[in-house]
Amino acid sequence: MARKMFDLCGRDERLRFSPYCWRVKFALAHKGLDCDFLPWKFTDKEAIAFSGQSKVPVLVDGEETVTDSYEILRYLDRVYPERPLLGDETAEARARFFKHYAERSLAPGIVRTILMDVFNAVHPDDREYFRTSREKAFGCTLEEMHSPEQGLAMLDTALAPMRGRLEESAFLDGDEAGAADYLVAGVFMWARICSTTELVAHTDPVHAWFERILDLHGGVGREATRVADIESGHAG
Ligand SMILES: N[C@@H](CCC(=O)N[C@@H](CS)C(=O)NCC(=O)O)C(=O)O
Repeated sequence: MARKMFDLCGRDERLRFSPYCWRVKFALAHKGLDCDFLPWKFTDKEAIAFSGQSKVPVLVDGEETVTDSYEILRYLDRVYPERPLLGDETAEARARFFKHYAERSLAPGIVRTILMDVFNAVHPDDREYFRTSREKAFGCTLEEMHSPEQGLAMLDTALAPMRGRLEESAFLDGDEAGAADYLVAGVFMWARICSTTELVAHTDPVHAWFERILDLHGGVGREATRVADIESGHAG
């Protein structure tokens, strides 16, 4: 296949939990584009050195190599304009807000809630790298950072604007999902795959939204293998 994406995997190759890779997976599915999702570990730096940087997702589309989830969404709209993700210039500028909202408002609460579950999902070869690099970034140990009670409280506060929007429409982007939804859904997929912790109550409009996201594009989100599937022996 001409199109491939390097995709973070965990201790089982079927565990694909990167929030950034999920943005691109939803975006490709939205456009109906096939892709081979190649398993990649944090320590497989050489495999993606050709991309000139050290993180996934890395999309290789024929002759083109594109990195950074947001830049990949822009690339897909440029090269495959049907079923736009981001829309016109103004819409694209607004979508950037959702990228930052997911990374700076939602991820901090989620990471405190699921960090030890993420650590449990990481490939054994990556454990030491993950611990060292994350502890350096957090300025404390993984165990100190992991604080579900605090994390859920942070997330609850951060979700207020999203609830407001989802009381108005089925998706952040309106009647149909678009880039805003996928940019945010990535962090929820990260939690769904690694952890069984319920991030929001079932009565929360965010819960209903994520259920709709999971069912999109043939259920690409719902069908993704979770740590819980592997531990219960129910992985497909
Ligand atoms: N800004 C990048 C961030 C990508 C990123 O941080 N990816 C993580 C996986 S979730 C990664 O590859 N980390 C490599 C490392 O920590 O060495 C994007 O949006 O794609």
